[in-house]
Amino acid sequence: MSDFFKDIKPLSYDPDGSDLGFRHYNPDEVFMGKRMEDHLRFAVAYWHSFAWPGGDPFGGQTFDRPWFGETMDMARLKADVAFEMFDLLNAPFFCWHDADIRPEGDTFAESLRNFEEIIDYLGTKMESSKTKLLWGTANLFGHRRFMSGAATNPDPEIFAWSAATVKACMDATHKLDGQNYVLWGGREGYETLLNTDLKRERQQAGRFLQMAVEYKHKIGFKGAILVEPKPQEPTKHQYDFDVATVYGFLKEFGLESEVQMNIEQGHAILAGHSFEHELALASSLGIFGSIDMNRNDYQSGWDTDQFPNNVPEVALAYYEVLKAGGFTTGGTNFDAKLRRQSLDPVDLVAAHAGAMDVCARGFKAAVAMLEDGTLEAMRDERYAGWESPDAKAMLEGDLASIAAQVAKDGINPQPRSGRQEILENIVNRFV
Ligand SMILES: [Mn+2]
Repeated sequence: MSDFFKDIKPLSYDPDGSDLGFRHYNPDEVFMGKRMEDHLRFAVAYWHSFAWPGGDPFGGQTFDRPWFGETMDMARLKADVAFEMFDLLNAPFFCWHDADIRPEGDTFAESLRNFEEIIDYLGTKMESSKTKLLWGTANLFGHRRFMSGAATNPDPEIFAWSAATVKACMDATHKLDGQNYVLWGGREGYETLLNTDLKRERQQAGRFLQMAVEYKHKIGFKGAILVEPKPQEPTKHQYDFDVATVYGFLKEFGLESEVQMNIEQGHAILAGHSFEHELALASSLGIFGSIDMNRNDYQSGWDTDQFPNNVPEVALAYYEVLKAGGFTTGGTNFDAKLRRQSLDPVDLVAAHAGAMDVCARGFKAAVAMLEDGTLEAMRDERYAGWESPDAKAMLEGDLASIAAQVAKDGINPQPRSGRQEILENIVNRFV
């Protein structure tokens, strides 16, 4: 045991408590026939909570963590502290990039040895903890070798390095019985067309993703392959802009039934969408997978990765998740980091506890909205005309046959209210 969280007791559901604890998140409470923990499937993100030093564009490290340092001893200490926090939070899942958990070596082979040793260490920790792996992923954006991208890099040796890294991370995810494998196109994009061959880079990215899917089947990994859209930052034009863009890409490379979406709240906002838009679209396309729960600052215009604290927003998101049938392999990953002045161990625990409570409140509101049924009844009523045999037959016809029918019937359609304010008022009763 480390003494990093020495004064902090394990958290539990304690709606009237005055100390750290969950006011709303009650893992065992059953909703729609399933425990809340099994609905929400919370995951702690290793990178923000244990690897991020607290820097911003104007200054470096603010966090003083005893495990900061590129050695294997430090990597093991980091894992010890991480699992101590998972246990305090009773967290069902965690997530990592390779670079979060192991020190970088001087060569690919040395980095791989470090990685495999830490994966075995994590495996041992998981044997005595309830916390499972929601997903693993490769950091193909942090090191300077990836400054021009990974799969889309103009240098084939970087493509090769990236492919070998993804293979190692998929092997490790499989070994730890991960539920998913995520590909986020960290620097897959471009800064200027003057040095960029768009068509070539798209082909490289498509083939890379096909190879990842082929490898999944080769090793018998049963989890889902997830792609995480983001429109901008770090490159000016990120290729995986949003759900619609990625769907077009998947169709082009024949991957739409192999790959699902990991949708992040902050990335949706950067793309000019709402979170629930991205969730609803992925669901309607049959590619909804998992979520990265966080929030962006609405004024700053970049990806601030703050812990969620807006219940009405979260409620509308879980409403779409529930309408999509809920999570299967996916879950709620807190891709969120402390503000850089939040230095203390208690800040880290409280940030997660509060986020879990915000999600629980939003989730309960979403369940209540669904069970009430008014919203869905009003939506159905709006489209009720399409249930008539004539309307259905129209979609089997053609323009000429429709025009002939219109001439015969002499129709005169009348506009009907969309009821937006009434619908918004109904939502307000639940949040
Ligand atoms: Mn983000």
